[in-house]
Amino acid sequence: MKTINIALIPGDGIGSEVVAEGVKVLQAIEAMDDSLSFSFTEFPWGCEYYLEHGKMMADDGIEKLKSFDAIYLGAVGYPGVPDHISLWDLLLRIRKEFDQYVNLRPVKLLNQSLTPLKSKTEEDIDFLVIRENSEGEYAGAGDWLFKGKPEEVVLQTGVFSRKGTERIIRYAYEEARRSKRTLTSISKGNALNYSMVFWDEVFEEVGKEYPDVETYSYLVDAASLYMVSDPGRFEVVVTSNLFGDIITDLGAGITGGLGLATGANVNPEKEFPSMFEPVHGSAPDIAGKGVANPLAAIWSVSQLLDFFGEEKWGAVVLETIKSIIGDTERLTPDLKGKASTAEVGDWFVELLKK
Ligand code: GGG
Repeated sequence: MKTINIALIPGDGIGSEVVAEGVKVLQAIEAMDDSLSFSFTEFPWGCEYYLEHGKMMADDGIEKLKSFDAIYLGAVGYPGVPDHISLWDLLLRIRKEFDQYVNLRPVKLLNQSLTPLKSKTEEDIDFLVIRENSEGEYAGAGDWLFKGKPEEVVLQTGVFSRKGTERIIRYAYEEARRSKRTLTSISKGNALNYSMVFWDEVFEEVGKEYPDVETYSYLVDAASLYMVSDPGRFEVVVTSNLFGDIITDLGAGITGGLGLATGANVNPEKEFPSMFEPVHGSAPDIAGKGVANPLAAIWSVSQLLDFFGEEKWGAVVLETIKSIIGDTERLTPDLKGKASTAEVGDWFVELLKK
């Protein structure tokens, strides 16, 4: 029997509502598969915890999480706590402490009716963004000088180490080779004359080891245009932390919205737990109403299953998402349905059993 020990951090706003549905799906799989089980331990960390304790997670939080195979996170951020504090002290902290340097964000059109790009099909929009997840523009390096004075200056430094840049680019080449797909690097070497020139050089250098992989290199502005006008150009994409964050929201926009975007924060060496999360935030405007779309969080469950070698179940979960999307009755209001979050989860489990 294989047991996957999962730390649950539902977090803020709709986080707890959508994570509950993902757990429902994992429990249903456990009931159908004698060789697989999941254990769940929930941690109450997030903005409410911050307002009570002055910190987003317990002092020994990282130590506690170390003993788990995986972390399943809902959302972070809520009015009353500055966004940069909630993000840095929980989500970004976990990514850094556990060296989850790969962020896998599939951009996949699950149903033709969902895209605002009416001429595009499911074949046209199907690519994987591999986002550098440990440094770059999100390194947290900078300074705030002469605060409040006329000479005030703020610095936010992008940090691109050779180790960090090479390993993400190598990971992307390996993935392109494994999946026999093209690899596109997205950067901005014409304007960011240190970091992105370096990025482009490393992309070329590492590429010499992968002569079998067909490559493209786009500036991020041009890539954003192509993602809307001609998304079929992209298969595997590698990019920096900030660009990856932005273009995957664009990806969500062309595939049906943030209710259908997932991300896996992976430490490929499995030295530390990896973390699985919907891309969306805590959505305070709909929190507590029971209408949040749980499908992104359920897709995260599919990524978790893939990561632990349960690709068969990962594929079943993804196919079930596709089949539920075909039925508007069974969707939440963001996808033009009338169902509640929990109803979607219940129907999902019924479909899964078929
Ligand atoms: N689902 C996790 C969450 O709340 N994400 C919000 C966010 O702003 N994420 C930024 C990032 O992925 O770097």
